[in-house]
Amino acid sequence: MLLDLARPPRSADIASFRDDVLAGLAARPRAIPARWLYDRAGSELFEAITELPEYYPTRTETALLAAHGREMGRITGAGRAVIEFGSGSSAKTPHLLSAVAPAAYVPIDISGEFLRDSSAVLAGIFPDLPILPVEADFLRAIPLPWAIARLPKLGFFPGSTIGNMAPRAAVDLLRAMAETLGQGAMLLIGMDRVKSEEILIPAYDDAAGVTARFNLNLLHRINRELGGDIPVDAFRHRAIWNDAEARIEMHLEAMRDIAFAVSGRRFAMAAGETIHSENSHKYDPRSARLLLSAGGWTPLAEWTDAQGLFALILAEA
Ligand code: AVJ
Repeated sequence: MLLDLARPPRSADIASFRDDVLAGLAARPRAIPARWLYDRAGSELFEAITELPEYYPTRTETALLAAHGREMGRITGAGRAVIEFGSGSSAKTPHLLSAVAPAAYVPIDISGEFLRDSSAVLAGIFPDLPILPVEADFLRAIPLPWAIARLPKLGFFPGSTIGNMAPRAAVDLLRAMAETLGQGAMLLIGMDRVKSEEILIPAYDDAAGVTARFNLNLLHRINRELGGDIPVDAFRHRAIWNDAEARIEMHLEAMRDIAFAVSGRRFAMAAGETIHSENSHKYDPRSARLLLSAGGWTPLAEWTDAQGLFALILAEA
C-alpha cells in the first residue's frame, strides 16, 4: 500500500543548483557536485549504466543480496522498518524486502518523480507492505514518518552511493544516517572495492558510450534549467583513476577553447580544461570498516563475491 509523498517546495532546489554550478565553474579546479547529475534523464541514464556489461557493481551487489539475504535477515530479525537512502529504481530492493520481512518500507530520494514511480512498482510486488516515500536530501538528518516511530530501523544504502563522497563528507553522511535512524538501528551498506584499472576504467567509460551521455547530460541540464548556452558537443567524457585518493573521477573535458554563459554569468575554458563532475571512491576491507566506525557504525558482518569486486556490510549504530 502506497501512502502519500512528503513533498517540500522546489524553488530552493533550483537556487542551490544555480549556486553550486556558478561556484563550481568559477573554482579551480572546476567541479560541480555529483548530485546534480541525477535529474530524471540522469537517473534513467544511470539505470542504463547498471545494465552495461562493463559495470559490475549493480549485478554483483544484487547477486550478493540474492545469495545471502536470508542470512542477513537472520541477523537483523523480522519486523524492522527498512529505510532506503536514494531509492533509485529499486531493482535490488525486492531481494532485501523478501529476506528481512520488514514492517514498513521508507524510500528516501531527492528525485520525487523517480521516487513515485519506483514506489509504485514495489507496491505492486509487496501489496501488503506499508510504503511511505519521502522526497528529501538525506545528507542531513531527516524526520521519519510518525507511523514508523516505534519500529526498529534498518537503513539500506546500496550501490556504493557512499563512494560519491570524499571520506570526510562520507563520515558526516554516516553520522546523519545514524541520527535519522536512531538508537538500535542497523545499516546495510554497499561499498565498491579497490581493484585494477583494467576493470575500473571500462566500468566508467563503457564502449557503448552510455556513461559519456550520463556525464554530458549535466551540461544539457545546466543549459535547460539555468539558461545556459554551453556548447555541449565541444565536451567529451573522461574517466580517470586517482590512485592517491582511491577514486574514479569523471570529468567533462573541453575539446577546444570555448566561451559560454550560465544564468547571465560568462565563463571561458581552454582546450583540455575539465569540469570535475563525479567521484567514485573505492575501499579495501579495512578502510571500509574504518570509515564506518568513524561514522558511528560498528560493523557486524560482511559479504563479498568470489572475486572481491564489491562488498555489502551490515553495521549497528
Ligand atoms: C551511483 C555513485 C554508485 O560511482 O559507480 C556510475 C555513479 N557514475 N557510472 C558509481 C556512476 C558513472 C555510481 N554511483
